[in-house]
Amino acid sequence: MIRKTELFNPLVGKSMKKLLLATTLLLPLSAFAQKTINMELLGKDGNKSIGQVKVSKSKFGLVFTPDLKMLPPGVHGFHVHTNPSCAPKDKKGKSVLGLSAGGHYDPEKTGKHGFPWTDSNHKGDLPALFVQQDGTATTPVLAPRLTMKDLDSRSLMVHMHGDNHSDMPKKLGGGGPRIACGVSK
Ligand SMILES: [Cu+2]
Ligand SMILES: [Zn+2]
Repeated sequence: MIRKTELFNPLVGKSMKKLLLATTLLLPLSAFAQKTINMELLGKDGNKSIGQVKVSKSKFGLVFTPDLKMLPPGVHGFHVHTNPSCAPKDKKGKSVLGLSAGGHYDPEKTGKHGFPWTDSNHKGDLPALFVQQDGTATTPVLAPRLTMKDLDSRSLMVHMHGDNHSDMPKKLGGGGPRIACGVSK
């Protein structure tokens, strides 16, 4: 405890200033304990806001809690992609939705798609996103290998199809087209 009189003591004043400065510096750090990613449905005629995914820290890894709507019901591939962009990009002369996001986040350059809890595959591989019959998604998923730092300047992607967490029989879990995306700042 700091006694009131100490605040007016010029000798203690300096350390108080240091303490205040340290507290101020720590504040922005605690802001990173949670982050909100605004998600958009990707469309040829422009993107449409469909809600957010909140990311929070837990003792077991990062928790992604969706609050989304207007998605097709069922199970969808869900990943952290490398680039902080959800824009379309040309591939073989055709515009592909969400392609600017790049591939699955893979800092260790494994080149392999797999489970969220195994090594030697993309670090951005998340458990699939579950969308209810009414098009909403609220079921959280856990990513045990990811830290908040991994989400600096990335994107979060939802695919048309599910995810079998393997490159067989289809590449990248078979998620196919990119249908929704959000930039993680
Ligand atoms: Cu993906
Ligand atoms: Zn992957």
